[in-house]
Amino acid sequence: MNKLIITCAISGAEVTKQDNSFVPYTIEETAQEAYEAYKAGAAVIHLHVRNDDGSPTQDKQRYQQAINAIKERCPDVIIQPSTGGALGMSRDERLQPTELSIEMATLDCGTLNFGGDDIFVNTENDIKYFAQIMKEKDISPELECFEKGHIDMVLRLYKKGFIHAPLHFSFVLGVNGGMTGEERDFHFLRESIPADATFSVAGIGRYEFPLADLSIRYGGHVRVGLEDNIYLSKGVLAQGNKELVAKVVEMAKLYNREIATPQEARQILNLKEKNK
Ligand code: KMH
Ligand code: ZN
Repeated sequence: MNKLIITCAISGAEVTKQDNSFVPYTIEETAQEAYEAYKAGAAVIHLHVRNDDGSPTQDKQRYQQAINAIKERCPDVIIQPSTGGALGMSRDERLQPTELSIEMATLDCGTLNFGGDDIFVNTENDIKYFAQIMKEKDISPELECFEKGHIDMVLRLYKKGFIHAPLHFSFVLGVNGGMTGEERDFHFLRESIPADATFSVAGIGRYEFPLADLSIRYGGHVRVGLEDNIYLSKGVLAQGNKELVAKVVEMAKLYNREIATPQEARQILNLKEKNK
């Protein structure tokens, strides 16, 4: 089987230090969490940045500082900034990291409820706009799909030429308002994408490790991290992102699935490497 790409979503925009004290806010904390996740086996860092007080920002200078600090510690790691940002941000605010020299970024492929009164808005026109900008800048989109309708949206836009191959999907499952991450959901989604597409799973909360297990067994890739889940096991808070990554590395050993280095991940995902 192909090697396993582990992505680590080290901070997100919503989780706080009150939830888990290892959630990084400062540039130093962000770089250290990324480095430790990389050392544990992550090839890709899914990156959100925060102000020092923990508030989320898509400020491109803040991203550049974080990227520089991460690259100083682990020059070869793949950094995948978020264009989802935080709930309520405008699309141009969210797109700021695409102005930097980056290989990859997320592209959120549909609107969904996000718990309570919150809505994560990604209209069809938003998706076309984001995809167009990423195409112009040679940034490979990770196609974040929170339910099956989002995959259908990708396939429609792909047919119409707004989204381009290679298609790399991320099934983000378990958001309150999106699709659950049960085994049947996983199979439904992986069977709904083209055979030559690659995919990764990001299970929210209790879905993180069961989905990782399925994806390891069925040739997909895995994302873990404090953005998605703060527990190492039931009731036990993770002592940093590295523990979540290390747990996936151990799970992969059970199935003899080797872990991809960043360079191997670039080949699997067909990324165009860029300088800082
Ligand atoms: N913070 C969420 C509202 C992404 O990174 O592209 C959106 C998110 C998705 O985290
Ligand atoms: Zn994110």
